[in-house]
Amino acid sequence: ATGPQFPPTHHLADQPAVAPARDVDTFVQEFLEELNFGQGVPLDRSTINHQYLALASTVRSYLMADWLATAARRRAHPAKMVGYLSAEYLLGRQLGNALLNSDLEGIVEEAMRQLGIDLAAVRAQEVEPGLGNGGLGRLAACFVDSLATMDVSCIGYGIRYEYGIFRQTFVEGRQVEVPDTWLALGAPWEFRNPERAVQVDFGGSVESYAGDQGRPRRRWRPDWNVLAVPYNYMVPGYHNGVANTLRLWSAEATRAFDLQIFNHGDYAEAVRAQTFAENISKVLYPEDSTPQGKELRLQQQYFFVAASIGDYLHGTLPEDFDLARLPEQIIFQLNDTHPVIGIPELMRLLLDVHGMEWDQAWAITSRCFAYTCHTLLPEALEVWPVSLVERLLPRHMEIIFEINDRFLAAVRAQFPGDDDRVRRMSIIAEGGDRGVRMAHLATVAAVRVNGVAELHSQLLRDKVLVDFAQLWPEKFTNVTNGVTPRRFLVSANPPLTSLINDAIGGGWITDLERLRELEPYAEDPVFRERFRSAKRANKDHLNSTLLAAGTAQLPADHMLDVMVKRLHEYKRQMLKLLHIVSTYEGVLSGRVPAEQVTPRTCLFGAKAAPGYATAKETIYLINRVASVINSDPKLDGRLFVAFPPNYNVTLAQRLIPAADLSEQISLAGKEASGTGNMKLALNGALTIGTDDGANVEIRKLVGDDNFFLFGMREPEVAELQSRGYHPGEVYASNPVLKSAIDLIASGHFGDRGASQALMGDLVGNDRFMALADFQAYVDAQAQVDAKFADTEAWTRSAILNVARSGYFSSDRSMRDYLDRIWGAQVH
Ligand code: BZD
Repeated sequence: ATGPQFPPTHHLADQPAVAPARDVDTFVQEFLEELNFGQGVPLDRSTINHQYLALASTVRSYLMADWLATAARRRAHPAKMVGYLSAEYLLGRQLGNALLNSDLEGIVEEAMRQLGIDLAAVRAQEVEPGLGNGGLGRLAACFVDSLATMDVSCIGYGIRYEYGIFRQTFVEGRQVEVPDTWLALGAPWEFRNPERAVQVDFGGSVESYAGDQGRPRRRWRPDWNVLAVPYNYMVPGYHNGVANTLRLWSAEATRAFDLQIFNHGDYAEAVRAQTFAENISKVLYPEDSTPQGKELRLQQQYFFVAASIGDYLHGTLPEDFDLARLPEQIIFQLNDTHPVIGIPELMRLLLDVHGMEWDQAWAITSRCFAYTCHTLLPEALEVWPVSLVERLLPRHMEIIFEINDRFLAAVRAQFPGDDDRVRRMSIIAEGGDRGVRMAHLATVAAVRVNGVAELHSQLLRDKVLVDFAQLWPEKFTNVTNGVTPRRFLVSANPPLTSLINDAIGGGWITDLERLRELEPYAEDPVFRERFRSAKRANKDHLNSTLLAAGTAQLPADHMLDVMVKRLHEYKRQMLKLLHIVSTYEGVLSGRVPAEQVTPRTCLFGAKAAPGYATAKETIYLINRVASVINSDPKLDGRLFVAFPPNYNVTLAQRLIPAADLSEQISLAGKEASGTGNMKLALNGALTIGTDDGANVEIRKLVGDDNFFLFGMREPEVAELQSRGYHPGEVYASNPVLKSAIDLIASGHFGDRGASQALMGDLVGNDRFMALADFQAYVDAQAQVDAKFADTEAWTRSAILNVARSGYFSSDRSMRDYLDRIWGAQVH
């Protein structure tokens, strides 16, 4: 129950960081030194991997100079800091981002050319750190990018998983997960800092003792522990000389633990203990909803949060710091409920280690955290069994009970006699299996609670957390998500970037609202032609990637219609598939002449959680449909389905710039925000979407004429739900829909048994009302086809999508967090 012990620092004169020279000759020299003396190979015997590692190390030393300078500047002028706590960071490749942000692209291109090295091949060698599942993890990566670009003092804390999100392969159409060995060929972007390791305790019991002046106090007697070893990653700002820190924790066995066992002479047992400790940061849980309640996951959460808070309190703050002033120095932003165990952890440190009384400890703790919720699905809210928390973190469980007792007393005082309300709001879910509702704990302790898009925040206030919003209306706020334009426009889409730069200059890269200046160009036929040629270049580029991966090629004249996101019933990949099958069925049955079908390639990218059977069956069906449709000559090459495996950040950067149509078709009220929707609009894809998540804001900004809206609104969904939804009736009454479902169920796409089971569930249950929105979707797709036929009109709308998407920069999101949350003075 202690913080880390630091060896005394030698007080050397604060030296300015030595900035490396920024010219090609010097760079060539530095690179060769890295290759020869870092990698131990001469150029003529080096592999691509040697070259990649040497290049990364060379570039890293440039970032390091910025990192040292940033840290020195922050020490000299201390300001309130953001501690972003996230179990996931879906970073994407580092090399391209480092080159872009540190403005080294030109130098490196020339240096590699002089050395005869294929820079594209070297870049392709990098395995992205996939330390996240999807939107939530990628959002964290965008946020730290923006904070560095805005020169906000921030440290991102997380877990250095040895295995990130699995690599998806398809074997006969079925998803097969392969371990992600992202560290295997070297990890040139990180540096391990063992001196700042933090011990993290688990288990044991709690005892009473007499404290100062005989005051009764409690203390934790843990019975095992692990060492959290930090690995630092630098987060460079864009062209500003700033580099912030991302600190990811890796679990190792503590020496004390080892020694104890070695002294017993049991070597094998000691090694086993080491493995046990290392397990904690071994693998990212691949479920992006429906938390499994696994003990190891709670261990991971406490592990990284305890290490992070310990690191900040006992490693970053000056030793004599007055903790009463903690809220002036730090705000911990909780990325969903995964780090919420940090709340009782800070209470424990203040009470048990620093000897504070409850009221003072709570006054501090309740000003140090803010909570972001990323979901509306009740099954996605984390609830940990009380018995598990008691066993793993007994002192934290006591503290949670006390927080709850005091909180419920306040609720009773405000709403006398309203026992139902008390039960609903309790942090502890009563009943057979008592559970700790992490979202309630977060809401009780946080200065602010935010949703991630307007609609989502409103539904949080009105539904999911309505009792809390009645008690503390001022706590609730919205911050609409955003994405970093550096990675998702400048890096991903060079043709469009230079087109924009030619038109309006480069100021938009850090001030994305300036894309508005493009609006008049939508009326310029020459600009429109250039815009189309940029899209074509992106499609060609994508094709070369797909070719290398052995995936089908995209015909140049096809509309590229993309649906890329995790596979989930609420996102309704099935709805899109039904439209594809109904188009095909129309041609098969002669209802629609093939020549009337708009040439389209429908592209899916999606991983399914390994234990999510329906999602995996859906992937299997999409692949079967693809193989039948792609080879059926009756379609005259007008409809293709592509499903490249292993959609990840790297593939997203290739795919999104090439897209014409963006599919955002979740059941209204289920997608908290979406961020792929923003990336696609920013790259000039038109959206076909429901009134859900950030689609609502995208449509408002780009305008109804440049967005294909369809389907039930959230209130209509709620109304249908309460009236009673009968998908079987929709099926029976819509002949086009029925024919498509029947074609699938007939086994036309193979595996009749699997097809029937999936269609049976759809017609019988359809939890996310795909059938209810089917006709509206088909009608909207007809509008898409009509517009696509008018090339100039389509291009005009695409340009306006780019020009009006400036709001969706994560720089703006960070401004909003600063204004609405991190600067907040409450209580
Ligand atoms: O967060 C997503 C939401 O579904 C999106 O609507 C939203 O845009 C993004 C960012 O706010 N949520 C997730 O990605 N959630 C997870 O990945 C996740 C991971 C582990 C456990 C639970 C959820």
